[in-house]
Amino acid sequence: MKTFPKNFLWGSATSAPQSEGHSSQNGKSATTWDYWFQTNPEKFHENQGPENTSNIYEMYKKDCQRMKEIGLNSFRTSISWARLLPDGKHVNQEAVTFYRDYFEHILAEGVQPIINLFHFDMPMWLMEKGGWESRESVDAFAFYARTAFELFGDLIDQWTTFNEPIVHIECGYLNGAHYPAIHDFKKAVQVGYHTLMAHVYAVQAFREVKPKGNIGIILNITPAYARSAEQADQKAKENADLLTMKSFLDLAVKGAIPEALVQLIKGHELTPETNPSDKEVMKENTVDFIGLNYYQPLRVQAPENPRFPAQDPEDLYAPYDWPEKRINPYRGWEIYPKAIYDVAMMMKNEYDNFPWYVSENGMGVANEERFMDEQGMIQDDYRIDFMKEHLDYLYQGIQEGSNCFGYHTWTFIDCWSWLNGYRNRYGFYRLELDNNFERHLKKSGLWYKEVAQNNGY
Ligand code: BGP
Repeated sequence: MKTFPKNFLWGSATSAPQSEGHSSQNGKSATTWDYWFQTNPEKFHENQGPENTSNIYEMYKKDCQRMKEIGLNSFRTSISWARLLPDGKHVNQEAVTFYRDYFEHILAEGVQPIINLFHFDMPMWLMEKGGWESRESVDAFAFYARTAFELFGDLIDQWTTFNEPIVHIECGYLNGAHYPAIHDFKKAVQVGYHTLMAHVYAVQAFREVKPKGNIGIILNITPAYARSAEQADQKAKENADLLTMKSFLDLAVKGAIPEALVQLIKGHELTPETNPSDKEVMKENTVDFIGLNYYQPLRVQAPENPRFPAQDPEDLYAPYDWPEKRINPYRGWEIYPKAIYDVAMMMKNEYDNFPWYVSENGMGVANEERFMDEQGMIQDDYRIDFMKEHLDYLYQGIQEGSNCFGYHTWTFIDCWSWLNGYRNRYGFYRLELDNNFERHLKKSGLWYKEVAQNNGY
């Protein structure tokens, strides 16, 4: 029996745009996702857009009971910025009523909510002014954050600012998977910097409004492993870690952007515009905890013909195809559970054993109806194995002293996934798209319930 620490969080995560539905209703304004689907629906898997998603907007009361049913003691979702402040300035009362009631129902089931503020859902009114490219976004986000803390701070004690900020930077400004889908390394760095500052100013607002709560940030961790011990490959690993991990992690925990990253960016003429007072505000506004989403590692090698100055991160670290990799064929992501142990040790040794939790881990599988038994239950043993393997390594890290306080899966009920629509399913509950969004428990939900109840397995 592997028993986890007392009060360990067993839960799941989702986000507002992926689960609420009612995307153009109840006073919500458009986000970049609504706009992109309207203008380029063909980009989305089977034309599945953001409008309906899992309809938690109407079904949350029953869904909160479902959380309890599978033993979750905690749950993360986000608030939709465009729903709460449709024009960025004025509060939508209908949104306040919805979120308050939703959060009250989560609490009534004895589940601890962790509420996030931004999960890739940039309001269109702000995108029209440049989105994260513009410094205005920092103030706009800080205002939104303050408003949310004031409106819901009496109910919610655990908050996070951003989910996976590296993703909207990479996908929006380097690889085309998020709107505005442009390729411009310099803009990507500026967007990254404004996101860092938006985070920091939100933390500052939090300390003023809610001195007793906890605030953190959710980062996607893709620990870099180099092809070899050769110096050039090791340099590639160092660059990858600086850009994809330490950028936000150091800022959030240590209150500063690593000097090596500042120099790397400067050397490639990518330095963003900053304000003189920024450094001070960073230093004063570190977080209380970190959430780390772990899905896959990053295998790197020295780039063969890097351009100078770099036009793309691949000029700083090139992808390496590790011959021994194990792949989730549906998502194309490497499965490498041991990285969770390495991350646990990194948090212990390089971040002074800072409190952290696994804020997402999971396995997306296509056409899961293949695995439905006669009673209509999906027999997703592959998902149980995936979680077990990761938990084994997490347990080892905790045994060796890493300060990890929870494990959240992605996700609770199958949800909409950006350009992939409903292709890959991750949930403990299956969502029936053509049957009024009915939810059906999968085998993994039953397994997780036992784990949560026993605080181990
Ligand atoms: C994380 C995101 C989630 C979710 C998950 C699964 O990076 O925080 O929003 O989507 O990945 O990935 P995907 O949906 O792309 O398969």
